[in-house]
Amino acid sequence: MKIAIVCYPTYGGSGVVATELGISLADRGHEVHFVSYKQPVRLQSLAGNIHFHEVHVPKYPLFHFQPYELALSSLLVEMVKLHQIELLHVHYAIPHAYAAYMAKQMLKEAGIDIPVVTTLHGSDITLVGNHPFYKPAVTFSINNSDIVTAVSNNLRHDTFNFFDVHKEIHVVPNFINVKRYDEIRVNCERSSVASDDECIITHVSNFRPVKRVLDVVESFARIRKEIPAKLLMVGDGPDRMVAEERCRDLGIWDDVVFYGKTDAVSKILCFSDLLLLPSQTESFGLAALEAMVAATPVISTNTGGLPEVNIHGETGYLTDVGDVETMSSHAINLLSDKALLIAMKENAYAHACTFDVEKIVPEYEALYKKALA
Ligand code: GMT
Repeated sequence: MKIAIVCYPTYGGSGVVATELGISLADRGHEVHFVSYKQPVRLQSLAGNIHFHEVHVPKYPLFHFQPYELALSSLLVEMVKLHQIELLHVHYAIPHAYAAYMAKQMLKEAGIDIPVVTTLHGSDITLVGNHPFYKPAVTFSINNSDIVTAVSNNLRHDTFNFFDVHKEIHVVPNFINVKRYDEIRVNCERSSVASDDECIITHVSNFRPVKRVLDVVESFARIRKEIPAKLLMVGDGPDRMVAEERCRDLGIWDDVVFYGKTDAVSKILCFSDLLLLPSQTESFGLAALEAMVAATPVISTNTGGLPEVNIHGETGYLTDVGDVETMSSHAINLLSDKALLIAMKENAYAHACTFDVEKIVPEYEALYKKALA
């Protein structure tokens, strides 16, 4: 199959999932064309049947806002014709599903019927898409996609709740390449970060307000009082500075490392003992899955799709949003009980394996076949 994947190129979960999906589809013999305003960060090499097409938006003084959707839909039309693309798979409704709909209509005039598969990722529904400025366009784009998928049951439910959607929504959960993580786990260089008697606690996110990074810092300060530990903060975003300041105020600065954006996330998770994910909302929580496949248990909030990924008392713990007391007491109990920690690490890995790429990507292929039929 010749598939165009439209996504955001950044470290955000939707871009990561879209890129990993494209790489896996290419491994399975499909021709994949990524379309974005920059080469996706997880797309390291462009070889054989993987291609990248950059969306250019020419600047013109009249435009206060650059018309990205227009440029994207025009590029999609040209690409479909030139490369005989058979299907468009767009990740994140805004504005990708909308641009794909426009491309589909333009291609119809040229006698080409191209199916559009839209994958909803979370913030396009629960945070941004819900805004009255976008809602009619998002509703329209979802209803006019040929196939719609959501990354969790919870997101499917929210979509029906927030929008007047009369389309079937298929749940295809996010996935992980277990084999690749197994290879990384062979050389976990834990000693470079902490001494043997210290626990390593990690947080991975884009440091947006929805991630509640201050809850991570507050929880760590409580944990640090009881057990020797280091906190590794991975990622960057608007709340990084305030988190750094809070670490100084709490006197824990020497035990916290802020890595910023890094490609070494899997290596860091490999030597972590625990992931803290106190998000306000999370349609899935890819960071939790990435931790679990590295045999790292997760303490997260119980919102959105997180309970579908992190199983309370088995792969980690779930707490209410903002409840740093419970979060830190679960962490202290877990990290001070070696046998429990080992058992939870094993459970986390085993549960992550149920989201293996080999199991999930065929679900997308089956939907592509349905769309083409
Ligand atoms: O979480 C973010 O801010 C990034 C966002 C994105 O769209 O890139 O992540 C969303 O999609 C991920 C991949 O499907 C999910 O794992 C995240 O849970 C989801 N984020 C939210 O729902 C807040």
